[in-house]
Amino acid sequence: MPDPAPISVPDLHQRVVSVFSRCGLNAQSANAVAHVIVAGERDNCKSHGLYRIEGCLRVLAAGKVMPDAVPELHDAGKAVIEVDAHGGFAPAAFETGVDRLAERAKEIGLAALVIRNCLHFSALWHDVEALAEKGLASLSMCPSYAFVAPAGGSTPLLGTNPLAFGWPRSGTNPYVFDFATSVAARGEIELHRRSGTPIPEGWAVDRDGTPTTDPDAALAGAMLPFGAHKGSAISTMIELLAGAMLGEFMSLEALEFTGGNGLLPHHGALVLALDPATFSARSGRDPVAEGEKLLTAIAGQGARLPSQRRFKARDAAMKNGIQLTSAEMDQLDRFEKD
Ligand code: NDP
Ligand code: PYC
Repeated sequence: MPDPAPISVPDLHQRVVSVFSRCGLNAQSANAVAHVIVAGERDNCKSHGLYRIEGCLRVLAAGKVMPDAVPELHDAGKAVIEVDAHGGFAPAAFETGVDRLAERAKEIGLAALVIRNCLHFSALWHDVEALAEKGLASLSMCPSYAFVAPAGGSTPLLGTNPLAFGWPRSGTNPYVFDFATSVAARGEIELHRRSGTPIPEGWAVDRDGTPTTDPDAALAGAMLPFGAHKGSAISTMIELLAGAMLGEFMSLEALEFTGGNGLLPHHGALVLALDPATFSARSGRDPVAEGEKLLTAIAGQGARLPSQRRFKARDAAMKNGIQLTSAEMDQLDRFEKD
């Protein structure tokens, strides 16, 4: 079957909003969820694009997320700002807190946004890109489900725990990286299972701790942290900072909470925003210009900066629309009707 005509980003956004509105999401949440899903598809980050709709619908059907939750901002005027998602989807909670976070970081140099009690399924680069657009450096992190064995172990205990960093640049896209602290995101393994293709070696072990390239065996066994003990330690840091420190679930508790039956995880999230101008004020140097020297030198060696592929995919999608497959379009039609 030939591919359907490309769909524009605003049209796809409207269609995804309509899927979630039909499921009872309020306008704020339907728009925020559609925003991150369509952004994933637009930037060719398929593991957190349209593919995630199915998971969101499963978690809605299971009653494990509050569709009509209205996030609540708590701001005591200090460095830590909190948003209680009240059991709803994380993107609406982030949107509720991001402007206040940025204002506070600019006022006092650094600030943190704590998101509580949310259903989290998205990529984190949205968070740090939004802050870089406001001239801020930032880090975003959260636990997920305990699918990953610590380096040297073979039993899942850590999450795939993503970490994203954003740095503002002038006149061009920000420097952004965003990755799972497992070798690959779980969504990547699920996409391999769906397409019936083996996963690369080194991503996972089976239930017996034996290395495997079979996606089913990997999903039933344990994923591995990237960079052996180094990724394992970064992942542990995320459990501590974005789980234990916030008094929210760590990945093992998140898994126990839903039973790990194919549903998306419920936990908290932490976003740190730093104002480069405040940090450098006494130096008399321009931090963005200084950073630029490094970034241009990296690119000057022919090395690609993280997110370059994504920004290129975005430019193409904004110009030509998003090319979905017939199967993806059919699935979208079904989601809108069922
Ligand atoms: P990838 O390994 O695909 O990419 C990680 C980062 O590295 C990206 O910023 C990417 O940029 C960059 N990159 C990739 N290849 C190169 C290269 N050759 N040179 C320079 N930079 C490169 O990501 P993961 O599979 O680890 O994670 C995918 C997504 O999954 C993330 O967005 C993450 O937030 C999300 N996730 C979410 C979880 C959650 O609980 N909510 C849990 C785990 C993951 P580019 O995009 O341009 O290729
Ligand atoms: O891809 O590992 C993942 C993931 C977990 C929760 C959302 N994405």
